[in-house]
Amino acid sequence: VRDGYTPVLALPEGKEGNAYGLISTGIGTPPPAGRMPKTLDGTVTDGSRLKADESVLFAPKPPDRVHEMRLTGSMEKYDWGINGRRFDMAKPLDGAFDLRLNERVQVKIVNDTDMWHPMHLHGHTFQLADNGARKDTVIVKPKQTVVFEFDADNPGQWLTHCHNAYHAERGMMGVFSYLK
Ligand SMILES: [Cu+2]
Repeated sequence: VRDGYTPVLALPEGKEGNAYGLISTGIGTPPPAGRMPKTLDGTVTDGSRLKADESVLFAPKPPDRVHEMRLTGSMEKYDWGINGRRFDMAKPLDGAFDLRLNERVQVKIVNDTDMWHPMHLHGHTFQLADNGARKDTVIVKPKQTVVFEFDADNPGQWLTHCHNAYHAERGMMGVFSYLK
């Protein structure tokens, strides 16, 4: 008889500790309490440790345009924003990041806050610096700087926002705006 116990683990971001539980189908013997799977002693792989496959690498080219995107705000005020500005639904293009079709765009995200922000860009996939992973969301840790590039090949008005929806809702949102 196979033991019907499946371990479930939750790790908080940027904090110590964990929560560990077992889901049981009602058969078998549970493992002793507190015994953690050995694989958890290793390093958790996040996207910053990955390299893009050659088949999806951008051809090397100097950027046509460079944008700096500072992540701003604090837990106390809950005033999350980009470049000190909270997104305003009534004026969505205020503070927009302009670009033009066919440009190579470099974005430098600087996290000025004390929280993690998984930053997401709509309409494109970007490549992290140094031939890093092709992605559309990247975690930016407190006080960290992340640089990525993408090809402007999809005209429109594209949102970029923190993928913690409660941060985006409070203002950590912006627009990449193709100029005509
Ligand atoms: Cu966030």
